[in-house]
Amino acid sequence: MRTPHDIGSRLIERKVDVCFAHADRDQDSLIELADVSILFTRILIYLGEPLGSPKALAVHTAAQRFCDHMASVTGWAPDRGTTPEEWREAMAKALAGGAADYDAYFRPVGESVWAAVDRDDDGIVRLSDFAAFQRGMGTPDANIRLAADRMGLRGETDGLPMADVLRAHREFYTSPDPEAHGNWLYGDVWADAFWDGTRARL
Ligand SMILES: [Ca+2]
Ligand SMILES: [Ca+2]
Repeated sequence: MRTPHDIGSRLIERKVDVCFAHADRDQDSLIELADVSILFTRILIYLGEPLGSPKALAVHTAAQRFCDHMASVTGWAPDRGTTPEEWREAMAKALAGGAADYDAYFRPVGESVWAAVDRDDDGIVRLSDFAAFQRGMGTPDANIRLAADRMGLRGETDGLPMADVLRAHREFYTSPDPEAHGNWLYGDVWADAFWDGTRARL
């Protein structure tokens, strides 16, 4: 039986479904805006970043601004259970301003998170930090390896410049282009078995 979530879904919807699954840690196919903030706390813990550090504070501040924006465009309370379909609509609304809305509400999330991933502040993301971030997101090992490979991180001496990872972040969340490099940021969004019952597989 075909579902709205099968291979026929538009690429951008598939990627929003992955975004939903990142926050749906308990895999009950519902998320709350509160779960989005919890996701960022989990990433910081997996990275080993102290939760009271300036980097962590920057992540929490950006995440809260994004969640506040989502709440303002949807009217949702923080504890409202949200389905994947509702999340697609909400993300479309929240990023409806295109580049301007991404820049205002979601780019700061990406910049602050990836600054935290760059543990030694050399402007380069290395494989071990990339993998720790992905484990915090809930990405399975096979997709961590695939994403790392696509981002050019095949060994610990390889480096991913911050500008490149931020470009990939923008492309993942905003680009409808099937050739966009950033589509691979969390691994395979093309798999036939992409949909796992009521939510996207990670
Ligand atoms: Ca859930
Ligand atoms: Ca680094």
